[in-house]
Amino acid sequence: MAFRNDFLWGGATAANQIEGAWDVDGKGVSVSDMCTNGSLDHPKRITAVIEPGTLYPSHEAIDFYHHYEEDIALIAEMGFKVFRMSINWTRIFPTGMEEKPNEKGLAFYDKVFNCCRRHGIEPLVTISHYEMPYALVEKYNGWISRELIGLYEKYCHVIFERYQNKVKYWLTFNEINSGMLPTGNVHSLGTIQGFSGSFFGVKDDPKIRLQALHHQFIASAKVVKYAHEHYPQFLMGNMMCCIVTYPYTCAPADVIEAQHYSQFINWYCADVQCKGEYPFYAKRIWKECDLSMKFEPGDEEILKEGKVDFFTFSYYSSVCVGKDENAEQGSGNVFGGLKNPYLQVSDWGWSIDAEGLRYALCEIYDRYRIPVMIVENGLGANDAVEEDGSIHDPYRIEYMRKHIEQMKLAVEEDGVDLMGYTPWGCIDLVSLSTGEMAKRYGMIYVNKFDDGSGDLSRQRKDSFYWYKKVIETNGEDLRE
Ligand code: BGP
Repeated sequence: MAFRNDFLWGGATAANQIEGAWDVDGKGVSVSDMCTNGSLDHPKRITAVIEPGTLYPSHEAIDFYHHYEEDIALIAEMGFKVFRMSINWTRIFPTGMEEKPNEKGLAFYDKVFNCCRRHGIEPLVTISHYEMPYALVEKYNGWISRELIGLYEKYCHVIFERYQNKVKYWLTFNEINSGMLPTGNVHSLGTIQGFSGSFFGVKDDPKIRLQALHHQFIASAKVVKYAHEHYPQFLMGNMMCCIVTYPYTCAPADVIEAQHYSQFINWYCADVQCKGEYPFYAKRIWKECDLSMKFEPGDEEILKEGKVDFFTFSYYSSVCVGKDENAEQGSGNVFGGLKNPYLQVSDWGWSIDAEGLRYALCEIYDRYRIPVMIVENGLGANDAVEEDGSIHDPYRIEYMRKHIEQMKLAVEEDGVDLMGYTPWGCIDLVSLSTGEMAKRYGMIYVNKFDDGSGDLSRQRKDSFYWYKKVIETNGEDLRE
């Protein structure tokens, strides 16, 4: 068999994209709760105050808050070994600044974890997945303030203590390298004090972003160290969006450009969290951003002491970079780059590149030599419900099959130590980049639409039955 016997098959979600119940049981307002719906043509907006009459998709999302038992039963039916989910920081500390946690928020995750355990499912918990308290944006302009380090630590100490017997796998920050891009200002860094406007139009200053990111690195390292000291049974992971970068041509200038881009977008963050220090080319990056990075005494030691135990990443797409000014731009709104003539794209313009996953796995394992896990991957697509209620999604099955085939090659032929696979949005959920429901990733369909309508009922798609068989056979049977 290609995959380990204890391979962690499962699926991935995030609190802000599934839970809803945005103001229930003492929950505070998160940065995602300030984001409106949108589409590929009409970018979602972030508003500095809640606008009456505007649709904010996280407010109800798919109402996992009240459907978690049904949803966990469904993923258990698929045979999930692991369920990647996140804790909504604002359920535990509504503004991030309270002295005492909100007991009702803590109790909710007790119920969710107990339910997972009853079904023999291991939770994999992202501590911060694009849902920081909005009060911290208003008061501190997000992670540019070092105050957030202590507030994040306080939050982590509470959830570690509370769930120590229920959760073993933790990820400190979702896609921490999103802070390398202007869109990272919104959900990840919260450096948008007072800003209202398009998700893609945020006021951007790379100096602020990279300094704020340094504070996230320190926070991550501190809680990893704390976990190692107090809860030796925990396994602490990083999480980054792996953007496989190809040179557009074999012209040496394109090759160097691709190398630089990959250093910038991928390895800068991964090195800090896995090697415990900034890479040698960080100084070049700071110079390019005109940044004089502020370190406080002790920061370097903290980074060294807080290296993660395993490497996790999302993988959706690859990009091409190069100097040819006439080359066609890729249409994917978050990944950018030049159009790769060898690849098809999804309905949302994201290039589909299964072989890029094998490439990513080998690159990552070669660099860091710690167990690796793919914690997001998948195809966002329009699904149609037939009259008899069935949902045929062969495109999703094909996408997943091709990616799993490449995972197999990376394990069997190349020797990568791959721990598991949790495809994104195993149940339909709100899209991050566009704020819509129409971009569906799930193997479970949710009757919920972009105008907020829908009875929230759940249905199994064809991919549900296919993935169940994949899990049953530990990835051996990939036939449709
Ligand atoms: C990742 C995020 C997820 C998720 C996914 C798919 O970047 O970690 O939160 O949403 O991308 O992106 P989208 O929802 O924009 O299709």
